[in-house]
Amino acid sequence: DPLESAKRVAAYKAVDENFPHEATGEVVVGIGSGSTVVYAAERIGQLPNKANFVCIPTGFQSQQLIIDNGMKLGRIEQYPEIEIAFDGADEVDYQLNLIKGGGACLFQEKLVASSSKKFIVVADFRKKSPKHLGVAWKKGVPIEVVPVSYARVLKDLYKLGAVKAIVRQGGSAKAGPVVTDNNNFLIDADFGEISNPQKLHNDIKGLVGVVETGLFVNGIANKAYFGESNGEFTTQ
Ligand code: DER
Repeated sequence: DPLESAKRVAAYKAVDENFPHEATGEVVVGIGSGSTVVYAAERIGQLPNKANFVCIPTGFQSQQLIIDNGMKLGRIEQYPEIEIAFDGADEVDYQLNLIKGGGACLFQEKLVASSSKKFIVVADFRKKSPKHLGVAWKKGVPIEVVPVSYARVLKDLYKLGAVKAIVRQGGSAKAGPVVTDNNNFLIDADFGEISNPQKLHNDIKGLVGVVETGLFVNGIANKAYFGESNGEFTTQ
């Protein structure tokens, strides 16, 4: 499957080229969420000094991924300084701004990413935007909100220029809204092409009820690895 092999190539290369392989002491590693970071966790789990790693999860799926790869699980409350973190993304623009949150884990993903000295994105070819955000990912900006505030935030997002904003529903998986690992709701807000993601993030973050946005801006990502459909990889 070209998509899965693209994800694996990107993730393996990202670990091979950025993990501190020579480290002798404890290494605190952030593990993201989604289907691509699975391969990064797999690769890290193959390293000989894996007993020295303390892995910080970004949600229940990420936690299970760490356990499945036989690595030590840490809590960010105890390890607030992270050496390196790997995570997927829904879209990456030409300035390494990201849209994240398709997997509903954006809050802990941003908490871990922003606590990491190095944050490496691993993605397949579908995620690379030719220029701005909102081109390769059409499902809107995921926003985590305090449940009681959802109606207020929806109105404010339309005032900010959203063309469409909806509370993410569980669909066949769950009647009613998706509830995040932090017991919040998610709103997906479509702003079309986003030429100034930093400003949009600041505007949304300033709304009462907003916990965090899926706009990862301001240089939070240091590098991105893309698996291409031809089995090669590119970096940004
Ligand atoms: O929600 C996220 O940001 C995740 O990292 C996820 O959306 C990445 O998706 P993937 O399954 O394509 O890696």
